[in-house]
Formats: sequence, structure tokens, C-alpha cells
Amino acid sequence: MILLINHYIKALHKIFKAKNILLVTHRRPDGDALASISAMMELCIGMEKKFSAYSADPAPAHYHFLPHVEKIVNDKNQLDFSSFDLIIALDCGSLDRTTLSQEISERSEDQFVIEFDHHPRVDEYSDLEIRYLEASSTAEILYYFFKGNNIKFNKNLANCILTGILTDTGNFLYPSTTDETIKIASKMLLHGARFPVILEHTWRNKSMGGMKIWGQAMSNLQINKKYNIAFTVLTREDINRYQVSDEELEGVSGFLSNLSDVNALLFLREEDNGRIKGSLRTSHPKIDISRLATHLGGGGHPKASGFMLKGKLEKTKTGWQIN
Ligand SMILES: [Mn+2]
Repeated sequence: MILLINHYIKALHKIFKAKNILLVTHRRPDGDALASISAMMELCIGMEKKFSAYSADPAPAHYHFLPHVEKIVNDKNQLDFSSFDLIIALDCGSLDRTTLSQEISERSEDQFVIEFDHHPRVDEYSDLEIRYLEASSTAEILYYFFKGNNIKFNKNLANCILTGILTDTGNFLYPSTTDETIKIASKMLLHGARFPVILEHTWRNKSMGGMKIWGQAMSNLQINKKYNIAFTVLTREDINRYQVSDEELEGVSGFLSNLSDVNALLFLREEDNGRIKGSLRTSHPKIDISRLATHLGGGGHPKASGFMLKGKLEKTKTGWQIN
């Protein structure tokens, strides 16, 4: 973090100077994405800055407790991109994830882009890249950014940072959790973050259908003996039968990766657009599962990564096949 201190100072200076800021996070925003954009909105409000916040998809209802989430715009046509002199991308591993590829790559010279992210770099698109792969979450990087600039942690900031950390570490279960992550979480409690309230919204939020679909994912679990990889699938039929939204499936792969004595876990699920989403997890210290994800056209972290494939899942005598 010490290495990045100059970046943190420069980033705050840019915010200080900016006349109109665009905060952007990825499509289908998760807890870390929303917590990070909320924390930055809190900062902009505190600094009396003019800003807009954007994600291509709406925030799931269980994240509405985060401060200022209602301000996030989901339709980019509502943004006058040329009016922004500073664009801050949060938790977007690639330009594509911002859903503003064209706007950002064709920006004018007086539009500056800052990126805060903890995913491995896919492409270079920002003017100031604040990327820290060892951080559990983008929210954790924002902690270093606020701390490095001596910004006081009020309750809203503390709640945002703790939410990002908790959701991106599966409540401290995933290997991305470091001693630093836990120290920061503890500091956020001291600054007024409300752990039980966050858990109530982010974790104890499953519907009956949600519980049943988790059960379905578990009962479909099999082990590929050749590679010692556990795998499970959820077809569109499964998902439709329990009438659950995709948000309810958040965390399934993390939970299934608790299975002992396997090298890795693969979770395939059919999306409603003819695509199959694959999630890969490993707790094995020597395995970098992102190499398999990259091979399949995706990417991510060494311990948690994913990919998308076109096709349909079909059951065969020996297992599952993608057609
Ligand atoms: Mn994240």
C-alpha cells in the first residue's frame, strides 16, 4: 500500500479538481461493486462534488441498504458522457466490464480515467491505475485510499467498506482474506459499521426457492476422478422451477468450494440468454484456477475465476455435455 500512496494522493487531487465526475461499476453489480460505488458517492457528497453513478444493471434489492444506491443510473443514455472530466471505474477488471468501452476509449484529452480494482489486468484503459491484486476486494483498496489521504471514516464509509469485504470474501471464508483484511474489518466496526445489519441484508436474505436451488446445486454435485475436480450444474429448468433471480445464486460456488479433498470446484449454470456461466474455485495452495478460466475465454483470480460459453447443458449417461 505504501507503494501506491502517491497514486492515492494523485487520485484525491483529481477528484478535488474535477467539475463533474462519473463513477462506474460493472454490469450485474455484486456487493463489492455496489459498496465501492456507494463509498465513492459518500466521498463526492462530502466534498460537495457534482457526480453521476452508473452500472448497466440495477442493484439487487438486498443491497438497497447501502447509502446512495438509489442514485445509480442504469441507462447510459441518461448520461452526457462528454460532460464528465473525471471517470472513476470501480471493480471493473476490463474495459468491457465498465459497459462504456466506446465512450472511454474514445474520450477526449481532458477526460481523465482512474481505475480502482483488485482483478488481474485484462487491458489497460485508465490514466491512473490503482490495481492491487492482493486486496480482498475493491472496497479494501478504497480503505487504503481513504486512509492514505487521512479521510475520516464515518458510519456510511465504514458500512460500505465492511460490506465490500464481507461479500467478496464470503464472510472471511475465501482464501483472499488476509490478516490485513480482518484488521480493516475490525477498524470499520470501531468506526460504526454494523456487522449484524450488513449480514442481515447480504447473507440472511435467502428465499425458500433460493434455499431449494442451493440444495439442487448440492445434490447435482459430482466428482471428476481424472482431475479430482468437483462439479455441479444448474439448468435453466432448475432455476425457473424455483423462480429465483440470479442474485440468489451468488455465493453457491464459494459455499461448494468448502468440499474437502478436491483440487477445485466447477459450477456451471445456464443463463437466460443461451449462455452458460462457469465459476471455478480452488483452495489448493498450488493451483491457479484462473489459468483454466483464461483457457476457456474468461479470467479472474488464482483462487476464484470464471468464464462464459455459448450453448446448452445436456445430461448424458456419464455426466453433462455442453451443446
Ligand atoms: Mn470485487
